[in-house]
Formats: sequence, structure tokens, C-alpha cells
Amino acid sequence: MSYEVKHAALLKWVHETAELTQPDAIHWCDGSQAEYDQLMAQMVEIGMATALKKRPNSFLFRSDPSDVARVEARTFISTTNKADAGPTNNWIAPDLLKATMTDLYWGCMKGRTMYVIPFSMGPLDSPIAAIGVELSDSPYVVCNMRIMTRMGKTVIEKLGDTGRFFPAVHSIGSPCDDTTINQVWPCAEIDHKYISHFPEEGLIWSYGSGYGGNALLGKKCLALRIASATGKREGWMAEHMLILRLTNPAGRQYHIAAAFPSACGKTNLAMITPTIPGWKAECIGDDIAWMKPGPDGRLYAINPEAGFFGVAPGTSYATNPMAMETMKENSIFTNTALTDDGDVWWEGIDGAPPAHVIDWKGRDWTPASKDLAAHANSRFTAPATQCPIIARDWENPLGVPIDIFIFGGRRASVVPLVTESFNWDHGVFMGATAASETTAANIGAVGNLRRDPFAMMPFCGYNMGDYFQHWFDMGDTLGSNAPKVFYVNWFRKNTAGKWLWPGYGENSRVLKWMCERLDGTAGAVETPIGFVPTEADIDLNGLDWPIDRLQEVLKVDAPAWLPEVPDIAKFFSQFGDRLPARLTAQLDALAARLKAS
Ligand code: GTP
Ligand code: SPV
Ligand code: MN
Repeated sequence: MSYEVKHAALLKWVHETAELTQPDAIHWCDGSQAEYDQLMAQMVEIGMATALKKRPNSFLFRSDPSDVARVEARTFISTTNKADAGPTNNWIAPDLLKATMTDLYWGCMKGRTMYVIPFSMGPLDSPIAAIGVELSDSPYVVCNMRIMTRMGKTVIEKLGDTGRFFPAVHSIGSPCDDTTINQVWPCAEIDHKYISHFPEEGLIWSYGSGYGGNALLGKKCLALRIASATGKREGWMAEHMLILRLTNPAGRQYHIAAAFPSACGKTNLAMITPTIPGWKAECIGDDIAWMKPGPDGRLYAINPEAGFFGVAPGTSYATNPMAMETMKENSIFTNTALTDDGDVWWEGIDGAPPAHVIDWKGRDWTPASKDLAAHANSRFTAPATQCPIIARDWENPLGVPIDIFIFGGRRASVVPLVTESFNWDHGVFMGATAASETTAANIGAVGNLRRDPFAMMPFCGYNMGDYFQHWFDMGDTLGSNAPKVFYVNWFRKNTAGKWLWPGYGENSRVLKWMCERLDGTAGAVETPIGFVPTEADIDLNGLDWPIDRLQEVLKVDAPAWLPEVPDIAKFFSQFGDRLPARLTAQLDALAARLKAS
């Protein structure tokens, strides 16, 4: 141990967990570069990581082919009463879940090292930040946590003798023995994976997976599931949102927080390179926002993370140049392909496909191969500080005041490019009824349309009906300071299956319209679903795109919207008496407007 730990409760918990899991050694992480380098060298040595010749201090990992994404079906919100987890979460009673997992944890770290990973979500000096300690038997997790959070010795110092921390236990669920010693990515089979949350005690237990949100417990487990439940109790919000600052040519700043489901465009919007001259974007966060009302009555947001764990496929200098620059060095790549000259490659990256790569399963791949070279949920882990457009004050402990909320999703049909809500209640209704096609960010079917309210379906740590009410309560608290709410769909397609909107940097045209709506300088038409711009209201200067597609992407097709009403009613019905009456009123009003149109 390179530092002294005086926190009795922390020491007790670490030693109890070690007695249960039986690791060969305990390593208290200091968060230093030397520690990171040494762990990476060990992982290269055993064949788990490949050093990338083309990118300084960067490494490629290939996971087990079964362990490639979050596992929603194995994610649990364990509250005393089932109703408090709500109909959209998996629930097991705390006693039973703990008994089951204690059996699994017994001896599960034999032959391995247990790493103690102290981390802070949010800048250490922020009043909004929270400290967690993750115990993990995965050195890959340690290295990722060092990029994604503020990790190590400084956190222990901040905790002192008695500081509050959220305990989080993680095991890949595979002791090191004769049968597993040669596995580069050991993990448990799907039925033995458990991503468990005990929001009443602020406790996280994860078992069986080494990937992403299942294993980096500061992210989805603490900063969304546990934090959303805490925020409900304490009057603040933890949301699956990017945070971005837009500055117009006159120098006026707008702060935008946007919630899109997993793999639906947050990282891309967070780092947008606007195509309209004179507009500037700065990134504050790409996945999670913690927001509290400030002394002036406005809503202030911080990014609790310190890095990006972003989707690789589709990322290129053409679509997201700022992400490409961010991951030039000091980055971790997981499940991308490897080129012959020692760089990473994925579908959608710039240039023609190379004649040969090693695919994410470690096999030879050529452009003639039928399979994807990179897994659809392959990711890069990169420090936020390396983003060329990271806001200079992105670590401001007080956060930034949010002007605009955007909800959205991936929908091939029905939903237009952009809609402005009539008012706060209507905005909450838009968030609560958001629907999106499922993506590879979760293990399961891809492309199925499902309701994903506020992009929080997989991340809400309590009853989603109560969460809806929390949104109304926050609006009541904020009053006229509440952000204006919009809904977007970058993903509408025509009958030939072509995108109706170019997306990426061109999304700045939509953001500009939103800012001008805030200022009262842009026009819109009133439709049954909200205010929608006409072609004349959006700045299309210099946009080279077929005009018929632009008309199509803005269209509100009332008959196509009608079936949404019973579908939403059915979705709402599962919440029973936990559904706020204000949402039912919104649904009735939508139905009436559609009928009248
Ligand atoms: P998580 O990290 O899973 O929460 O996802 P995210 O919301 O940050 O998603 P991300 O920005 O990484 O985008 C996922 C995929 O959508 C990538 O393949 C992007 O290239 C693609 N994408 C993002 N924005 C757009 C857009 O405006 N239009 C189109 N057509 N695709 C987009
Ligand atoms: C998501 O799935 O929304 C992610 C990736 O941001 S993971 O960290 O794996 O949850
Ligand atoms: Mn996410």
C-alpha cells in the first residue's frame, strides 16, 4: 500500500470481502501512471492486451465473445418492497439476492488479486460529487476506472477517517485455476451474471461480467441507478444525458443536456462540430449529468465522469472528428479490429477497408468476410481532457446552468426531426413516452422498437412511475427557470431505407433553431404533437441534401401518430397508481389534438 488508510469502516469492508472472495493478494490502487503502466504491461504479457504501435500508450482488448455489452436481463434493483423497484426493473428480494450472490462470491477471486479502487464521481471539490470504492478482480477494470473517474490516493485522502463512500463489489466470476489460467477474458456464463443494486443502502454487487457498464461500477451502477434513487430522495437528478455548451456568433451561450438511449448519438452530439458558420460547441460530458437547482433557481449540471466510454463503429473524422482526436493516445479499445500495422479499425472509420485485419474475435478478416470486423458495441475509453473541444471550465464544481433539454431516440418512421414541447408538462410527457429501436449496447435483440423513457429504462434505480413524478416535482421547483424541452429524431428513414437527415455536424442546424426559439426569433407551426419548424425556419444555408428528404423528415403525419395513443396507454397502464395523473392528462390531450386534426 503506497498510502495509509485510516477509515475503519472501509478497512473492515475490504477485509470482509477478501475473506469471502479469497484473493491471493490485495492491491490498493494509487491511481498513478506507474501503476497503470505496470498493470498494462502485465496484461500484455499474458496476452489479454495488445499494445498499439500506431497510438502512443494505447491498448486493444478482446473480450470473451459472450461478454460484449450490458446485460439488462441480469440487472437487478433490489428493494425491500417489489413495488419500489417498479414494473420496468428486474427485482429479487435483498435477502435472497444477497444469499445467492454470497454463494457465488465465495472463493471467486482465488488465484487473483483484488484491487481496491477508490474513485470520485465528479471533481473532488464539487458539492455535487460522490465517492465510491470498487473492489474488483479485473486489472482491465482498474485501468478503465483510472480514465473514467478521478481514481486513487487523492480519493482516500478526501475520505479521511469517516467519509461517506458507496461500496461496490465486482468480480469477473472466474477463479484462476488450471482450467482458466489460459483464458484472456474469463467471465461467468449468462445465468450466473448479476448486476445488482441495493438502493436503500447505496450498495452495488456485480458478478460475472468484465464489460463496460457491468464492471465499471462508477458509471451506470453508481452514477445512474444508485444516484437516481438518491436524487429522488434529496431533490436532484441523475440523468443519462450529455452536456454541451453552444455559443452563437453574438457570443450568447446556451447549455444543452440531451438524453438519447444507448448508442443513439450522445457522444456525437456532445462533441459536435457545427456546420453553420460562427456557432461554436464545447463538450462538458457525453453520457451522464447530475443536476441540482442552484442558488439563483436555475438547474446546474456537472459531468460526474472523467473520460468517455464511446461507441467505436461509425466514429470517423467525417462524423465525429473531435472523438477521433480524443482517442489518439492514452486510450483503451475493446473489441475493435486490429490492422496489420498495429492500429485499430472498425466499420465506418475513414477510408477504404484494409485488405486484412484481425477481427474482434482474433480471426483473420478481409473485406470479403461476412461478419463485422469490429463488434457493434466495440468501444474506446479516452480521457475527457484529451478532447480538443472540452470546455475549459468542464470541471467547474458548481456545474453549468441548463437552458435546453432534448429527448430523442432512434426511429425509422413516424417521429419528425424535431419537435418543441408546448410547456413543461408536455415536455415531461415527451420524455416519458420516448421510444427507440434497441441497439447492441445491451445483450439482446437489436432494432426492436421499445419505450425507453428519458433514455433511463435500463438505468432508473427505482419505480419509473415515481421517477416521472420526480420530473414534475423538479419542474414545479424550477418554475419559470425550467429548461425548454425538445424532442429529436436523427434517424428517420424513407421507404427506400435511406436516412432523411444527414445528421452529425448538420444537427447544429436543429440546435440553432432551438436556441432561436428560446430567444423568440425563430418561427414554427403548431401541430398536434408540438411546435415543428418548416423548412423556412431552419437554417439550411450551404446544406447539400435532397429537398424532398428535408420535407419528409419534418413531416408530422397525424394518421401515423394515432396508433401511438393506445400504445402509450398500454405502456402507462403498467405503473398503476404510481403513474402521475399529469401524464394521463397529457395523453388525453394528445389524443384529442390528433382527432381534431
Ligand atoms: P452510449 O455510450 O451507449 O450511451 O451511446 P451514445 O448515445 O453516446 O451513442 P453515440 O453517440 O456513440 O452513437 C452511436 C451510433 O450512432 C454511432 O455509430 C454513431 O455514428 C451513430 N450516430 C450518432 N449520431 C448520429 C446522427 O446524427 N445520424 C446518424 N445517422 N447516426 C448517428
Ligand atoms: C450505455 O450502454 O449506455 C453505455 C455503455 O454508455 S456502458 O457503460 O456499457 O453501459
Ligand atoms: Mn450510456
